[in-house]
Amino acid sequence: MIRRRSCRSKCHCVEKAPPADTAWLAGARVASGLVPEETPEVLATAGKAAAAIAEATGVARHDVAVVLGSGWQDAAEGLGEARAVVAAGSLPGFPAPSVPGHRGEVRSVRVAGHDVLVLLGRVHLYEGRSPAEVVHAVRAAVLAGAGTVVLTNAAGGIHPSMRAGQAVLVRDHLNLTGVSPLTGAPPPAGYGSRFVDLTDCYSPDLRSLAKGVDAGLAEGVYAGLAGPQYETPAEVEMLRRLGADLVGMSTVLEAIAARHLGASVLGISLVTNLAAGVAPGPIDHTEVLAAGRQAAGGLAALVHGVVARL
Ligand code: 8IG
Repeated sequence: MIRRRSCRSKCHCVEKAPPADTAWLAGARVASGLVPEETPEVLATAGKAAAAIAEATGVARHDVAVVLGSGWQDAAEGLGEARAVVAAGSLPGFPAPSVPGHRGEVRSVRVAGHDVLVLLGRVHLYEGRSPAEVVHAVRAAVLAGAGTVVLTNAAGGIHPSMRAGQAVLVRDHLNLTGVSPLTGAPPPAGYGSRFVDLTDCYSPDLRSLAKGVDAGLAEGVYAGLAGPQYETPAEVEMLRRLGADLVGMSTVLEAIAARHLGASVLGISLVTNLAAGVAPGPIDHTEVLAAGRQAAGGLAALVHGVVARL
């Protein structure tokens, strides 16, 4: 029995603990990063997925990819009508996402003369997925032709100026997941190098282009953690001292994988909550989704504006 946190001290109402369902544990794998990835194999699977995307959408080459994370799903509609919609689960190597607010769909949308691959939903380390699985969709998109990858996410705001509902450009990141999508055998010829330079990981050109769409956009450093628990206030204070303005559970591995394959990356965070200790109260995932729904129109216009300027 769990006492509701929202109840006052004299209240005796209780809600039942959820039924013990541990089935998910059986399928969960620990993303330790210690198991080398089969680099040639995962890249080959990404290549197969790229071919399958071209086949299923009837579009030989998509030049832009947009990953819509939690809170951004409703922005998909505002980007334009999809020419083709493909269930992610039907593509080689794409695991079905399991988080509410992540649809697991790949759409082909024509935006201002560009063929844009819109990836609705992503997979996360906290689902027990490996780094290779987490970045698979981005690799497939780059191999499908995307030289520009827009990574969106919902994040907690750490910098005191940040407000819920605000979009912030990712200027740089702190990869605090403890893992990399690039560990394992060296990549085969033609598929990126062993060591990848991450100076300007988040393209300065794309950031100034985004500011051309909305001059008021702030920039911040995104700390990517494995999750799924939100931080303690002490951890948020640590992140702040390390230079983080935003904190979330995605994006950093995808940005690394995209840079590895030579694509330019634009990262945009929607601040959906203030991080623990910065916020006056606890953090609620349904509030995260609600903030996304409210912001969707503006977010779609922002992404549309960026693509139109490419
Ligand atoms: I939305 O406060 C969202 N995602 N780690 N911390 C972390 N991830 C998040 C947060 C947050 N808010």
